[in-house]
Amino acid sequence: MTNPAERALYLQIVDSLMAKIEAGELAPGDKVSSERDLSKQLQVSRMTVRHAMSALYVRGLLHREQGRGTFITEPKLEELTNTLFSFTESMLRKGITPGARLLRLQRIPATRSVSGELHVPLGQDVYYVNRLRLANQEPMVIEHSFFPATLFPGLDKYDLEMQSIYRILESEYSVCLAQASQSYEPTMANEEESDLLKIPLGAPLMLVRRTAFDKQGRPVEHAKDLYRGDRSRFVSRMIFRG
Ligand code: 16G
Repeated sequence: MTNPAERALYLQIVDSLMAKIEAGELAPGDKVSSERDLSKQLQVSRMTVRHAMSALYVRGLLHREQGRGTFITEPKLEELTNTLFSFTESMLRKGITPGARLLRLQRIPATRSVSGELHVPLGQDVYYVNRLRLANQEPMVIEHSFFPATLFPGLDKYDLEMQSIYRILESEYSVCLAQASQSYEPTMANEEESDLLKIPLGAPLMLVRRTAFDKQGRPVEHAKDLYRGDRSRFVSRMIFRG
């Protein structure tokens, strides 16, 4: 957008819609007027309204439902980053029904990075579990998890759509997770990711890399998970050490 006057208008529309959402004048699930009506109401071009709306889609404040219109989105899902939860546990604590769609389940030789993270020799087998995770049926996260095959023989026999992997590790292999190290890196959805998560190509994602350790300090999982940027917020608590 090159025209400064149009840019100023577009920002005003974004700010005024955000203010209405924050003040509760527009609540989750409310329908937003169409582009045509908004452009009439605000007396600006439809192009300006469209730019403002797309900024709000990207920020996750609005979403489109095909054939129904544009709606105010539910609040983002907050993920606590200083407590080690499984996806199942994290959703249940929020009163949300967790779900999973298994995309790939393979026994493959460890790559250099996975072998380094899991302390397994390069080329030794690991299970690769790739799932789409759902929150109340809505696609939220794509998980790419790797588990050492020697620690979890037969992991591929379990129903990883219906059962929590962390519960399987505990009940079937007596492996209790104790801690994890995690990193966060913003990225953008490629074609496959945008199809799975039902978000536009190039939409923001948070890549969360996790290595989880059991009580004996053995690395038992390495995961690369992609969280929808428009639906997730990561929250941590800190202690002042000034
Ligand atoms: C979370 C973990 C993932 C783990 C999964 C197990 C993060 C960043 N990732 O998604 O590594 O495999 O939970 O979930 O938290 P489940 O026990 O529900 O199958």
